[in-house]
Amino acid sequence: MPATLGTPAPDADGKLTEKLAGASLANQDALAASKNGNGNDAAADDDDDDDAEDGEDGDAAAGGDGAAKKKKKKGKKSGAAKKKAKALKEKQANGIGLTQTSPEPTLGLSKIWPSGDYPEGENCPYDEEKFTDDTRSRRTPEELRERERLAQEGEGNSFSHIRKAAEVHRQVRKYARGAIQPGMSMTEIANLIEDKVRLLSEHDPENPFKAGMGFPTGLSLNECAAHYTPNAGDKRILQKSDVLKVDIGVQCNGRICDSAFTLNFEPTHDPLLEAVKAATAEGVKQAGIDSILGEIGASIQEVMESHEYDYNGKTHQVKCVQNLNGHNIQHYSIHGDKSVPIVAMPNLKTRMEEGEYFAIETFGSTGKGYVVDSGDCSHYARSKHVSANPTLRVASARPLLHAINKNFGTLPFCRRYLDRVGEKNYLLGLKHLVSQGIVQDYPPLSDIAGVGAYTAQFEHTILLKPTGKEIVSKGEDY
Ligand code: HZT
Ligand code: MN
Ligand code: MN
Repeated sequence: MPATLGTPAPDADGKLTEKLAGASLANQDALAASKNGNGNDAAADDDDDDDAEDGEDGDAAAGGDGAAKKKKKKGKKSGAAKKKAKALKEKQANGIGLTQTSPEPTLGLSKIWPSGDYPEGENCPYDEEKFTDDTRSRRTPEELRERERLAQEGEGNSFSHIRKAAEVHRQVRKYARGAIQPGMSMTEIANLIEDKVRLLSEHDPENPFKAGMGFPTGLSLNECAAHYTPNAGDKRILQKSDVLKVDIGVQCNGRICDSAFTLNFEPTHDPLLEAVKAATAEGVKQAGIDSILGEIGASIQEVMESHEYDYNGKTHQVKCVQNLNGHNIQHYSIHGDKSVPIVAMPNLKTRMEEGEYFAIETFGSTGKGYVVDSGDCSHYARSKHVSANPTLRVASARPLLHAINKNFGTLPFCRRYLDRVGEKNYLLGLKHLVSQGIVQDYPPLSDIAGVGAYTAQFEHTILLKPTGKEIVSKGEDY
């Protein structure tokens, strides 16, 4: 958070809202229903949305027809991968408190994990070949254990916060995948996701930094790869032919889970989605302590481009969107100082480091593989270092900046979020804050090939713990 401006200091104790108290009744109904064989059988439920482990504490392609084919085999899981997925599912489904309602989740997660020990993501050993000599020399088992403890010292540093955010993400995306259908408006889709994030994360408007949305829900369509979410009055309706990127951010105590997937409703697009899913998996695999960022980009590009799709009777390679990338994530700050390219960058020798959080995201395109700003802006974030009381010539900018500091700090927000906290007629003031560099605008990013091009995205948040890499947002789905 900002050094100069109101850093949120959420207090540790979330109180139960009336809504949540009501939700526990819903849970009883659900439990009763499960006894009648009506779904939500706590033990047998195939959700990953159940409960826990224990924890630490402290703190197609392109719309053409024709059989889509690609060089790489289709996404059928190997025996080993199946076993791994099953183990993860079991790990993520062992609850101590109540059981989440289904198919619509209604319980705040602290009701399910009262101990605060939220389920871990997928843990992976590091590729020790990648370690520098210095790193290798510091990795005795005792030192690792000590550093894992030290890493979580101080409230805000406990891994429980990112794990709660990730579990909210898994439950909300499972619900969203079932609920989102062509014919719905983009506003309905945004609200169904965001209402669930706030409910499950136990967002308190009086204490907004404790938990809630980590950034505006990205709902970018087709040639648009990122940073579209509806503004008030948006009438756009989801079409069956659309390729929708659902990019959801959940924050708990400033730890942000940034994870995205792509939805299509026509199988023509399947090969594009498979390419991007595999490319992101490769990025996640190559990430680790001392991994070189430019080399990760090269590995991602190789996998992306090994996938093909058919269009107009011709075979094409899926392209990486060369000017989009992954990033590190800091406390209350969606992007830190490192970018993770998705194309080869031989001169980028910067390494990942122990303790860092990264969003590993890749974007594939059937267009040019290059995005530019396009359309009305919805996403904004206050800059990290701005003076507490800047001189502002536009009168409305001052109370607006106050509202931003109070509700979002440095977390990205969108116009709909300003509307819901009661701001009115803020556009001139907002534009002034942007012109002064106090607020950064993030306009929608679309492939320059324009209409007719499709883009897809998959994204995970990972944590480079001393003892291993945790893919915190890993689920049964991706
Ligand atoms: C900016 C504004 C937001 C960060 C990546 C991203 C969605 O493209 C360095 C590398 C939310 C996120 C971001 F409201 N961006 N991940 N998920 N968007 S980014 C970026 O601006 S900065 C990538
Ligand atoms: Mn994202
Ligand atoms: Mn991201």
